[in-house]
Amino acid sequence: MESELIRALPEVTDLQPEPFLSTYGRQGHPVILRGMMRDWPLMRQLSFESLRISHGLHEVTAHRCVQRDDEVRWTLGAYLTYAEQTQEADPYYLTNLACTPATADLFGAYQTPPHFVNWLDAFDDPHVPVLKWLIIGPRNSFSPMHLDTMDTSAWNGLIAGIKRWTFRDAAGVTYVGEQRPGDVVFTPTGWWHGVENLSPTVCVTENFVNHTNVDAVTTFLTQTPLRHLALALEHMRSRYA
Ligand SMILES: O=C(O)CCC(=O)C(=O)O
Repeated sequence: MESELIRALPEVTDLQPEPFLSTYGRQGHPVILRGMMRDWPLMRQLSFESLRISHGLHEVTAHRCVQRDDEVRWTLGAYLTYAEQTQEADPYYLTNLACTPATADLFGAYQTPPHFVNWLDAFDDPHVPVLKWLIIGPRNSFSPMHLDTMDTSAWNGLIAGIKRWTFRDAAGVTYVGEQRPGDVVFTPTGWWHGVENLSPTVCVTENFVNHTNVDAVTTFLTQTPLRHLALALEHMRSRYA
């Protein structure tokens, strides 16, 4: 039987944007940026308690992780209480709260770290997808192994709880690591990854395009109805990359 190679996900502290870009960013390797958002106001604004107090009446839809067609539509307050308490093996997971004008107040002082500059922010066009989400889940909720949308890269900042990440590279090497509150995980373009919530979690995540992955994203987009976006990104590459 083939033995599986498992390594610890690399982790760094206090890595500034330039050194990040010239290492993990350009090489396209996943990494945990320990404590990167520890002091952000978001850590307080998006805690279970603050969300319940400030946005408890907002309506949300959550789906089970395995039996995905089983959905509930609850208030955020009711969902937060459920997420903190349930021990179900296949719990409801809230993964679809995108940052739109209608939900912007939920995102508090959300900001994109300078490590992950997002060229999509330059477009004021309703056809350009919004790729910023708030994700909330109980213990046992999970995202199965997947590749990210449109071949983008992503960052994921954890507000509360513990997530276990698994990445797999093209050679079949597996990387695993635990993300704790204040940590940011970088997922580069083209890396299969899955996430398991070891306790109730709240995180923010954003998929992005910039000079580190614009080739992959435009190649992907030219085969979709978003061809016009590929052309616009090509133009940005000629100016900024
Ligand atoms: O936190 C999660 O469950 C999912 C994060 C992730 O992999 C994604 O958004 O692509």
